[in-house]
Amino acid sequence: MADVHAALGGAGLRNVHVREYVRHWAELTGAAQIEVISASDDARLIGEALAEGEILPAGEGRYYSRSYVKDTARSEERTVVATSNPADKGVYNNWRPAGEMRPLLEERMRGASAGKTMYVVPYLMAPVGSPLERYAAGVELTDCRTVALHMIRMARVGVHYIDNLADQNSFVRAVHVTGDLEKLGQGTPSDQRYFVTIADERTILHFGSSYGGNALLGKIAHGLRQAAYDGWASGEFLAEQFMLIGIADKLTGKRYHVCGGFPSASGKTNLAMMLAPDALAGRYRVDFYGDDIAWLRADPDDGKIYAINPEFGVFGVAKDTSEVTNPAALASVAPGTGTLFTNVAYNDHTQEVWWEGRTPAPPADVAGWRDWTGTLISERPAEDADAPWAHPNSRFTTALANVPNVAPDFDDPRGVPIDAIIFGGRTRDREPLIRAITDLAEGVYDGLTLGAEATFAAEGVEGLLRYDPMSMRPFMSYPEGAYAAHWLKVIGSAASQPIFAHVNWFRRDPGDGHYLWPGYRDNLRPLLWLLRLKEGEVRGRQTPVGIIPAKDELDLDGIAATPEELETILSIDTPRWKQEIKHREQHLEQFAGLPEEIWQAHRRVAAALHRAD
Ligand code: OXD
Ligand code: MN
Repeated sequence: MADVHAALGGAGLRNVHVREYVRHWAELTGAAQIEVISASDDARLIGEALAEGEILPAGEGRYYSRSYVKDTARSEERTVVATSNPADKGVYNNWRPAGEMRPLLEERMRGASAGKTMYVVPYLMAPVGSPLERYAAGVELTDCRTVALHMIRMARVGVHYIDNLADQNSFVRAVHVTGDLEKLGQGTPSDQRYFVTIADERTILHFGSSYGGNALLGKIAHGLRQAAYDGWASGEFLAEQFMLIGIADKLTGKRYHVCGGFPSASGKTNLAMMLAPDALAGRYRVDFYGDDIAWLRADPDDGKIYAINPEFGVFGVAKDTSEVTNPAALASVAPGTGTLFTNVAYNDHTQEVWWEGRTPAPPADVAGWRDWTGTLISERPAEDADAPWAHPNSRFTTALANVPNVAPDFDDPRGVPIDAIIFGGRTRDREPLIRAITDLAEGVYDGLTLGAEATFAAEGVEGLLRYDPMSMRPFMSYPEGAYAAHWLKVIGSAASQPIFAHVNWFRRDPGDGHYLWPGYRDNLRPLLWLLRLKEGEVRGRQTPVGIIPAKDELDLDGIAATPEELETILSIDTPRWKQEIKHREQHLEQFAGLPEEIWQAHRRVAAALHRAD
């Protein structure tokens, strides 16, 4: 049995509430040792993990790990939000009573860390001194060293973050127990895993995985689910799965900030790390703040909405990251950055890593290359010859400070004032490149009806979206009607409100299906138009679903699109929109207590489309 008090005392951890919490879980999980972690322990932990073979060297100052083959992604079915109040049940939050979930998790975790070290990881999900700091402190307990290494990259980690709390008891209790991964029945009817946020007790209990958001509890479980609940319960802020960027106009000296949500596979990370296209780089600079989470609050001093990225690092999808799609991401994982790669392909001889899309074709000489499961490429059975080398959800984990265009003020506790909030789907035919929305309720309505097209016929009806409100569907922690009302309240309380917009980089030619917009760096162009619209420098063209750029208002210097292609991406397809409105109605009807302002926004858009005939 671990000597908890000696370990915590030795690390200078005095907070008595933390001590009691660690003692409770050390006893329950049966951990053999306790070790308190600060970011300064990174080099030692890396050395130990290399010595134990938990990670492998991937060139100078970079590392590689493989997860268990059945443990490669978040599991939405096994994720639960629990509270003591049945009224907290929503459509997407998979609500269960706290009184039922806590014993279930305790039963699974009891004795499950026997013989292992329990790492105590005190962390902060905010820049130090942020007005939201009291919602940001947490202590993750994990029995997996690689998880501790990830936490050091993804959050601010150290004893001093939780030892000086104004309210010593105000920290999120985040317990991670890996379990015996080979015996958990992942994806079967007897699946043993549970990923539970007991939101009204600010307690996170995750059992049965050591991968990503299942195990790094600061990120999704605290940074999104718990924080969204806290933001609602306190009435103070919103926690959203949003990227956050700055756009600096070097000519006028003005700086703008844009945040927004995109369902998976809609290009959020690439947009967050975008560099200005060559033709515009003389005048504009894009600064990176965050690729995945933003917390938003109204500042009483100047009446603006401010956003922070609560994270300290990037846990990015490796697939398709290349010099063309995201050069900043590649630079952020360069030698010497301390990057951890997970589940990409690895070369035993050269310590190189590779993933699909990194280069147009895989390395020609397969000597030494192993796929993400550890199988030598040269020895893969014939039926697997075409299988990807890297897992589609393989990742790189690197600190924000490694991103070459990270904003100089990314650590500013106040955050940055938000000029625009964008939502982006993936739609082949209906959505224009950008449509601006100036009304708050219509903006929130647009976020609530965000979605991505079902990619396979089996997943849905052709043209029907898989709705993903505000890109928060897997992270919703309280009911959607209340969520919409909270949005109206927080953004509505700002004297100077951001403009909203819906963007779509994925419009296709109706004939041959090619993408009509080059995307990537050129996505800066519609955003510049949006900011000019907000400044009153352009007027655009009003349509039933928002304001679209007039053709001569987009800065297209250096763009190869034909006039016909531009015509299509700057138009809306009214019959398809009318179909969509019917689907939206059904989608919104699921949400009890949806504010009347949202229904009015829906009816206004529907009526305007009707008149457009
Ligand atoms: C996610 C992530 O799962 O950011 O959304 O890792
Ligand atoms: Mn995410």
